[in-house]
Amino acid sequence: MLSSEQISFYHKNGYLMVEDVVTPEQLAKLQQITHQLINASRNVNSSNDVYDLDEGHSAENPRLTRIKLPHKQHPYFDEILKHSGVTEVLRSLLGEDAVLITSKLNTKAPGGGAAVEWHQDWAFYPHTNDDLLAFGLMLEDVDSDSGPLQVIPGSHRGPVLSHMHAGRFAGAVDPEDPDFDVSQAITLEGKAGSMTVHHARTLHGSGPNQSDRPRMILFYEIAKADAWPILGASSYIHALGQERFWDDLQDRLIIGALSLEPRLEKVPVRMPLAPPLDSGSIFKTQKYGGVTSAFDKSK
Ligand SMILES: O=C(O)CCC(=O)C(=O)O
Repeated sequence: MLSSEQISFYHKNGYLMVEDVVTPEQLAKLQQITHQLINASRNVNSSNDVYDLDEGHSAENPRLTRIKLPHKQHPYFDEILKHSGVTEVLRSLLGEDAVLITSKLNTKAPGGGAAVEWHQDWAFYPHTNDDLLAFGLMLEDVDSDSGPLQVIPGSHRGPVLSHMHAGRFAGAVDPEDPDFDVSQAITLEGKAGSMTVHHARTLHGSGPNQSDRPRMILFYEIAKADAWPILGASSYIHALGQERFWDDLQDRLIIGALSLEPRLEKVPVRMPLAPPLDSGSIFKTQKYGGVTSAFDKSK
């Protein structure tokens, strides 16, 4: 349960940091399952439906950017979303009736794990209204060296920026875009068990992991049930077909009830088209999209 100050802070700034969202026991279990999944990636030699591999991945030295859809890889990731402190934060910020859009566990390998260039989640999956947010549950301590999430406060109330490059959706803003002011960025560091929240329109990104520890953040991206997707740039739900979409939607209900009456609000939308060259993950969309890095100081 959040205080009214925390709720107002989120609505004003488009982000929030919440400490100790899960118990030490829940955290330990999440860490243990994550390590098992990383261990199982030793047998994998190219990115697939579960793993997004980083450069240099090998059986001896697993290097992942991401475990995809963790709520489908182990039921405990679903359980934490639906029955823990995470659920209470959700209730405070979105009220009843909320569905999961997607989940991902960004594992940024030690010693250089890939940056996530600045973007707005909203550009990937515009909806009929913007009651959408993302949680980032830290599974290890996150500090300035390990590629923490950075956000631009208040940007959720600004425009949706172009995420295009060379005529295709590339999943990142141009660092030279006049509506992008990196000097306003703030960094969200925290202890394992803490959780960041950002609004779907908030500009955010993160640098490479320069520490010798993995930077593991479990992201849940969530919509109010009456916010319906218009299109998704790399969203698995759009590839399911109607029958499987309907089954999956019922599994993705977190709290309250589904809504079959989309709420239409006047929100800025840019369609994520032409589609990305590689939609396997944001890391691949940005890399093969040819975007200019805001984090690579050598350029
Ligand atoms: O892992 C991060 O630092 C950011 C992740 C993110 O924004 C995304 O995957 O859309």
